[in-house]
Amino acid sequence: MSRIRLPLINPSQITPEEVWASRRTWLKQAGLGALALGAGGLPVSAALAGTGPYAGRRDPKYVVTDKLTSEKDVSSYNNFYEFGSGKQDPAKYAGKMQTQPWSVVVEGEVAKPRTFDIDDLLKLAPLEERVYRMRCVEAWSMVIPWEGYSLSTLLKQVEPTSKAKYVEFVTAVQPKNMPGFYEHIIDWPYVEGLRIDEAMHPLTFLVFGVYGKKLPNPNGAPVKVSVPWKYGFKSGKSLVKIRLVEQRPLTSWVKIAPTEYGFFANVNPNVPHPRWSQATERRIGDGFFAPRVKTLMFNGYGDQVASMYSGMDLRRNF
Ligand SMILES: Nc1nc2c(c(=O)[nH]1)N[C@H]1C(S)=C(S)[C@@H](COP(=O)(O)O)O[C@H]1N2
Ligand SMILES: [Mo]
Repeated sequence: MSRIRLPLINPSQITPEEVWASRRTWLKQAGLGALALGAGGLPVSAALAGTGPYAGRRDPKYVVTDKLTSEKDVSSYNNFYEFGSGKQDPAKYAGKMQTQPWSVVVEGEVAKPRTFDIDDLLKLAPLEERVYRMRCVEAWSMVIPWEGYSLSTLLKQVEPTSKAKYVEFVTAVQPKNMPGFYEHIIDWPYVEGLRIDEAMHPLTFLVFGVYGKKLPNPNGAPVKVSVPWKYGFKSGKSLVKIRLVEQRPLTSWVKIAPTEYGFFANVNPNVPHPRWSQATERRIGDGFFAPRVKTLMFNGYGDQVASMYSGMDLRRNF
């Protein structure tokens, strides 16, 4: 009889309590799964990238096998313009962002609008770990183990009406804590959006952690969205409001440069940005002289998402 090895966690290190509770639930499920496999079941820890309090169970369907970007690079090479336009600015300055208390308003074309505080959100479903490719429109990329659950889990709670055609994501503004606020690169708040079918797609992930731990501020603590088949700018950080709306929202990058950044922003190696190619990408951490990686259509998620765009001209709807 093989022993199931449990990750070594000191419960006193764990906050909030709900994360621990949801983790216990899935450890039980994982244990049952291993028993069903018989004596040869994989140790539970093999299913995890990290053993921190936010580490969720993996479903191979949502785990790419590319080499992971290091934990250090994930949280020290970032775009988060609220803290400045330099890649190191978020790591330098985002520590000042206040992430507690935190609540997210979910409103608009819904039967049951509601304000969720961060603990409500963490209690909604057990966290899962997904390893996603993240492709910035600037032609660099990372491979990141996020911890969260599908955005659809949250949206179903508020019961979208038939008028809900789009979802708008509004992110935090804390002028005193955000040195980039005064740089006016963006007409704050940073706003992004998805069509309702994209928002309800199981791949669209509400993220609370990375590498088994609480999301670091430079990555958009305490909660962000991750839409892996789209350029990174679609994935809003530090969400404060999610609005279900009838009309397509005017999103920040479309407002800044509509000829360069489209609403859909699906990763597409065949449609260059007007100022550079999108055919290849630089994997952060590979070193500057490493060969570039070929960019995949829909960032490699075409099997799961291409049908949402059938019949659409992806050159026009970039
Ligand atoms: N609020 C907010 N969200 C944001 C951004 C931003 O500047 N502000 N930058 C976007 C861009 S351009 C990218 S590439 C990703 C980067 O996410 P990461 O730093 O977690 O890898 O966040 C996106 N979300
Ligand atoms: Mo980006």
